[in-house]
Amino acid sequence: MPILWRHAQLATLTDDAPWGWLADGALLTIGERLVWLGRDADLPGDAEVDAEYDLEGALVTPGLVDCHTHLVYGGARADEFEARLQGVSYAEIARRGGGVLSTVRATREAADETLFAAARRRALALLAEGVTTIEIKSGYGLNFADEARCLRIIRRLGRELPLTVVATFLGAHALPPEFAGRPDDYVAEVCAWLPALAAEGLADAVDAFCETIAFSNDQARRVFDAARALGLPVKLHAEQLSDQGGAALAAGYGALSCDHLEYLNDAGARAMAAAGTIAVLLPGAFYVLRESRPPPIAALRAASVPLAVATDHNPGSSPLLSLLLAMNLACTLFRLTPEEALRGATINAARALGLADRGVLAVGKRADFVVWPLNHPRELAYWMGGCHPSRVIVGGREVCADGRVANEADLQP
Ligand code: DI6
Ligand code: FE
Repeated sequence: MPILWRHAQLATLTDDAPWGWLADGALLTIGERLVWLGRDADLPGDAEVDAEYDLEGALVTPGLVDCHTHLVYGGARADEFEARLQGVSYAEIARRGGGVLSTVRATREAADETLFAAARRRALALLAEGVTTIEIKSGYGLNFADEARCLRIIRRLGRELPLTVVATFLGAHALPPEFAGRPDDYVAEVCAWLPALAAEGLADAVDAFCETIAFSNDQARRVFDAARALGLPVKLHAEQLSDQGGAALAAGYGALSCDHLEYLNDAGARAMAAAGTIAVLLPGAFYVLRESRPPPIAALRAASVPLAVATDHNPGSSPLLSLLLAMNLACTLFRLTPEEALRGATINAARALGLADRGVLAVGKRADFVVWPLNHPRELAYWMGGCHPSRVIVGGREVCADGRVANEADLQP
């Protein structure tokens, strides 16, 4: 059923023209797809449509894509927030058995319904700001049963919420207490779980945390080899707190993305460029941990590595549930331009997930788009809070902030 959306200011992001700007544009959708897009004045006169909406000059952007989150977890870590304010470092908290491991304990103890309900609430908070695709990582189970359980909850979110959910297996996130002092044995376990997780269709990609407080370069390599054997794409938490050479390693595996990158070196940036690997910037974690060394944005630009921006939502280093605020932080802290920030939260984020069908407004792409009560897309990175879409369209269907598909009460989750 064709639906026509008229009189919009379109930030299509399709080409190098600033914002892919199209004044007084129109969009035609059939089902999940955009089938026509252009100047309102050029609309084919004979188009028969089932519904027509006049957007009265409102701004329309592609649906936002949050390409790095850890939304499924139990508990919270506000106590560690207080400890860090007293001067205890993130790495020190991790060494004392807090950090990721305290969330692992809370996650293992939580019932499925508790984990699902909390993650659903978080996903809806993102959706209410125009996020139509989310990536969610496991990594707070750290044994086979709990990793599989979290991945199944991620899949259930994808089935029951009106947005696309991409699942990433992050078994190599931290060393669980059962394997203390035996990281190589744990990595062997993680690799051994992968075939069963893949057979159940639970992972779209495989990630690892390469860092002194997590896993070494060689250990990440073994995880990547196991992923490659199953045809699963890889990505890496790389160079967040120190230079481990992780980005170059991941690029050698054709990684979809390397994420964080504060300590990325030039060789790493060049390797990412050669492999087409996306740089996912996570200014929420940088801000919360009060880091002082920003990622080498100039080197990434010089090497033409596409920049993405994500929330990294997690209960430790980035309790951030606003992709718009992540865009603002990326501008203020990392000196991205507002346009880079928006491309980073749409087209380049989609590329970081290997999704070629979204992130821009163009014929043939998914009809995921957001109508904003704003005059210019630069405002998306400018306001700090309080910036809400007037309408969110996912796969051609309008969704409400509570996750219902408008006018389709029977699809309520
Ligand atoms: N890097 C991060 O930013 C998150 N995981 C990771 O490897 C933080 C996870 C946490 O502190 O719970
Ligand atoms: Fe992360």
